[in-house]
Amino acid sequence: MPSFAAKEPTRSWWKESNVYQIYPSSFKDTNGDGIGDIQGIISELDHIKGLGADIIWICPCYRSPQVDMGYDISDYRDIDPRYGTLADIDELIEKLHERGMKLLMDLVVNHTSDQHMWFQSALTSKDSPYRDYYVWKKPKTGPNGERLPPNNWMSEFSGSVWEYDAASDEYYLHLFAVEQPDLNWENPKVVEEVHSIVRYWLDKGVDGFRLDAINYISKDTTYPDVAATDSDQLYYDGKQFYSNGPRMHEFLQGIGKILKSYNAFSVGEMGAFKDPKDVLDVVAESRVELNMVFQFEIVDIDCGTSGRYFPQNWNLPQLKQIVTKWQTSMYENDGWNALFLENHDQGRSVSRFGSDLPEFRSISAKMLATFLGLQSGTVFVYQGQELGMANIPTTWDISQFRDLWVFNVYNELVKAQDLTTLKVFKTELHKKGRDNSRTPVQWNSSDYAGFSAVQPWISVIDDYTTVNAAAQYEDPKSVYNYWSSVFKLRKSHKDLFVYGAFSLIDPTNEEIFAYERTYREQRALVVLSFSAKSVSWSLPKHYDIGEKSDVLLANYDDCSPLVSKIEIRPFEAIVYKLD
Ligand code: ISL
Ligand code: CA
Repeated sequence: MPSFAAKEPTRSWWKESNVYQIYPSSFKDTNGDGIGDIQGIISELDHIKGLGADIIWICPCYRSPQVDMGYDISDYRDIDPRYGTLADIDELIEKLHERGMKLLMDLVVNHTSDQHMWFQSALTSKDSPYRDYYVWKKPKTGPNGERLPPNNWMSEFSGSVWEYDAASDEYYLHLFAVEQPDLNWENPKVVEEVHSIVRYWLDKGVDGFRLDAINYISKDTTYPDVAATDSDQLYYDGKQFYSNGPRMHEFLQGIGKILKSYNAFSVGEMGAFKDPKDVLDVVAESRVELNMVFQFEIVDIDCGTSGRYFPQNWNLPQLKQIVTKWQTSMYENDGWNALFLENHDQGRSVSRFGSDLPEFRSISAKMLATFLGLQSGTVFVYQGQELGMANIPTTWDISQFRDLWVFNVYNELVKAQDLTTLKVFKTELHKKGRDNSRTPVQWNSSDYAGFSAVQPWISVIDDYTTVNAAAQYEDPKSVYNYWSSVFKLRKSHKDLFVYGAFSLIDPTNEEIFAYERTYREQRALVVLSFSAKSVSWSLPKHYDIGEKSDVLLANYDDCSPLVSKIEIRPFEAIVYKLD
């Protein structure tokens, strides 16, 4: 029998909301500079509202030199001129609130830009009041007297996490790009600054935050080396020493208290978390830290052990195991899931988990919408996902990519003349490179997909002539309209789909992913095919075949009733109501 949770989750507005993520550079350009802007967001609020999303999360639009697309902030209290002004944000907040919608800003406080006034001042002298806002360490000396970085940690974007400053003969820490120095949270002044930034935006009327790389804010302050395993390798992944560090909960509770006093929404990015217990320590209601966390187990499923630019085979039972682990552990322990298959750091889900072949693209995008959208948690849809936008075509040349991470790795491999790895890199880049999701949103079939009047900062994908929002509004069977049905179902069956329990059916089946949602006497069965072939599926025995079952949603026009053996078509999705 499916498991009925003894206690029901407490109810909250943020559990009942659907979130739409916006990458501002690629959403919509209104002033003809080829870069999306805040007025562009304002002009498309009906697109988002029409979809059924209640909240938008905007990736960083603060003042920034844009080395890492705004994740390098030089002024936390201002908007970058490429996106608009503070007045535009005020207008956006007002127009959202008029529609009963909310705004999340991206809080990037693990690091700043090297152009931030704090860091610029820190560079001038060891006596600067801002020197201790960052992490500085003396060089190490190698066996031949050479100067070495303080430890062997590897930066997320390749190379060492340490950058040498000749003027002071010290290194500073940067877990990400050289231009993104890490803030020193051990300094109480930094904590105060962050609190004041949080209050500044909440006082402006912002409704909450997505917290960037927030599991990295507390480091092992002894900065130990990672045990070396390969004499050729200089740097190693040091997450064991900087993810979920000793003071992380204390720091999160400091922010959590403020967020709670504003009844604000919070989702923390904690990519390295794999143990539900670690996530529960952040999201369980009693902790007053964050509402929910993005963990990366699903989006890492096809990433190799050496990182995303390496391949990894996976199968459906593995995916089921991951989904079930998070679904049940959060539900049963007062936690909550942040559900996503895409964001600005990931490949497009239809290309990775469905099929972007013309014959399967729309049907598999709808299957994935059903898969994700009816799980327990808060659903996040990333711009373009609601249209079934696909990855960058393999015909693109490397010069058309824009992500600094791509060029760091590419240049390194070219320099090392490592042609074998370079070939692997190119293949995987087309599956998982961050630029795949950063191409302009395809609004209509006019030039540049209606995104801009001029050539955008990153090329539009050619299929915009057929895959675009305008065409999808007209088509009742479009991916956009299907997503909207999924969101409607969450709202019309809130008890079941928001607050119901999850249980997996048929764990070992390699093609069919089936799960039940149950709430008291209400039950629904979600049947999904991840296969491009037809499959006949024998229902697990406990189903009382013949019982009356309505179909709540399906991605084909007609569908089979719930009989003991169902013929399931490629990427079919059917939601049966069982009670
Ligand atoms: O990508 C990861 C693992 O492969 C993560 O662990 C990574 O730390 C995480 O994705 C961090 O990303 C965030 O911070 C970065 C920025 O470039 C990304 O766009 C942002 O989402 C630095 O601010
Ligand atoms: Ca613009």
